[in-house]
Amino acid sequence: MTGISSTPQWNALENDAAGLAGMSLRTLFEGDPERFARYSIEAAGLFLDYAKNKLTDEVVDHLLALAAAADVEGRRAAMFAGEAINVTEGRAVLHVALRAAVTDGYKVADVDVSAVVCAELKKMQGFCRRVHQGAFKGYSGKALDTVVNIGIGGSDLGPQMATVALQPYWIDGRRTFFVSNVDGQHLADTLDAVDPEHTLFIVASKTFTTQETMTNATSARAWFLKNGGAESDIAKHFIALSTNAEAVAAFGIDRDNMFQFWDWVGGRYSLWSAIGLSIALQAGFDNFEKLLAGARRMDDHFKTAPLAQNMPVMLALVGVWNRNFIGAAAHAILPYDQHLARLPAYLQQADMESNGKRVGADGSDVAHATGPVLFGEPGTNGQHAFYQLLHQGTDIVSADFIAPAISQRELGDHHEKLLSNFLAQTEALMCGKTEAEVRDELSREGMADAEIDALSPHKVFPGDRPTNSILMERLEPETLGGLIALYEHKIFVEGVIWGINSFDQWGVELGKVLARNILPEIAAAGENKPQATAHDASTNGLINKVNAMRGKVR
Ligand code: G6Q
Repeated sequence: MTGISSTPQWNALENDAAGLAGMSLRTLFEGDPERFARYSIEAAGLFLDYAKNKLTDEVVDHLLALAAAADVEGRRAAMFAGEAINVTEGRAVLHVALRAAVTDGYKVADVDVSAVVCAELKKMQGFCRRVHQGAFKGYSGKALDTVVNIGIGGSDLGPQMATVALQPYWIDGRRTFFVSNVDGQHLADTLDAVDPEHTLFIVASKTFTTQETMTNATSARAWFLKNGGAESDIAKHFIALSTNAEAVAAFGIDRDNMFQFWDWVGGRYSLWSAIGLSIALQAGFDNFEKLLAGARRMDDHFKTAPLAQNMPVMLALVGVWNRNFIGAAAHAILPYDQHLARLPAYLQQADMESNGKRVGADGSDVAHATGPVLFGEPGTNGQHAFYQLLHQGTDIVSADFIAPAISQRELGDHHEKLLSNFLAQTEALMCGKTEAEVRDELSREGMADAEIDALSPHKVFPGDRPTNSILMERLEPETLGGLIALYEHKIFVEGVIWGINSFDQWGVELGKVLARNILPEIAAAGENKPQATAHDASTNGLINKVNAMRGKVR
């Protein structure tokens, strides 16, 4: 499918974009009072308004034709059927099975996976109960009220994002920390804040070989042994979430304390699996189940709704439109809810690791742009930081604005203020402010003509900045599950249209290999190392500089 950009459907969209070049979104709204009703979808507790994108019915028809040309429905069926759609790793992609009903009967290579998923969920539930009731005790007989989740990438970002998002549901007296970076300060700072007698370490790693995670887990174990725990106490304080039983056993973790998942669960799609144990321990297993249920509602919608009324499909098609035909190379994720503070980081991985590819699934170079650069911050903070570029920069940046209508912690008129900003920003990005409006405003303020001439170009907003708005009544476990699943399926559909494999991540390998080569060349503090010569002049020079600085340490 790498040839999608040579299809007539693509060509029709190029013509549409050229035809709309002189047409503003304001004009499109003025001529079409039904725009909001037509370009909005409700599903799984979420409401999507995509009317503030430069779309017409013709464009939407052509986008749907593009989806048909890329066989979105066929690929969707293949994913749900457990086919090995991750072709470069020969794996099925079945995170939907993790949140399915047992009766859904998802299969991988003819094996019904529902039973194993169900058994693992039961095991997680039982473990949560024992920890919450204080029956799973630490070495000194005390209850474990603190969790340190050690993992990185998919084994960190998802559970961390969801745990933060569900803060109103946290169980009283419980704390959870996430340690990911191999920078020892991350672990050391965390260990300063916890008490070994009360702490449960969760080593979350699909492969159980990841350098950062194994280094942190090894140092955490050493800290535990130095601070009161004995070797025989490890089983009471260290558990593992992994697919690699041998490596878990080799680390010294009891098989009973290992929660498993499977190779058909991609790392960045794994928060629904045992990798979500930290969420369940902090926010309660019942809320973890509600998170799964919310995602399942979105799965059902994605599976069954006609493409034109299908929220993930339309969000993806709008994404393709903005990326490939409007020229937006960056996309902002702007949640107007402080508890969604980690959503941009989470989606950065989900989207950029999935769709940041330049070769199609068939191995040939793609002839079109693929995934955009994602970034974001919660509103209103972002408004006081980078929105300047969104409004007046030289590049078009598309954006998703996300907000709950009711805050989990309504406080005075804070939420009304937050929502008014949420709504005003998309209005401002869409409408902009013309030179005539600026001049009129300045003149009414009594400004002299010469000053108006000088200032007005700086105060013009071009508008026509495309945005989506995603609303929910409240940020609850179910709506959070639906929201995450919405993005998972959006990313999938975009990948299908771009003809790439959204489920591998070879691009993270090269740096890892080179780091392994360089590691022996880095001096320990106070050590003298021979001059580095094996690399390019810059890398050699930097190694020598680093070693000179580290060599001075006494
Ligand atoms: C996600 C990636 C990657 C992975 C981490 C951690 O899709 O595969 O981010 O999650 O590299 O891997 P482990 O869980 O194996 O430690």
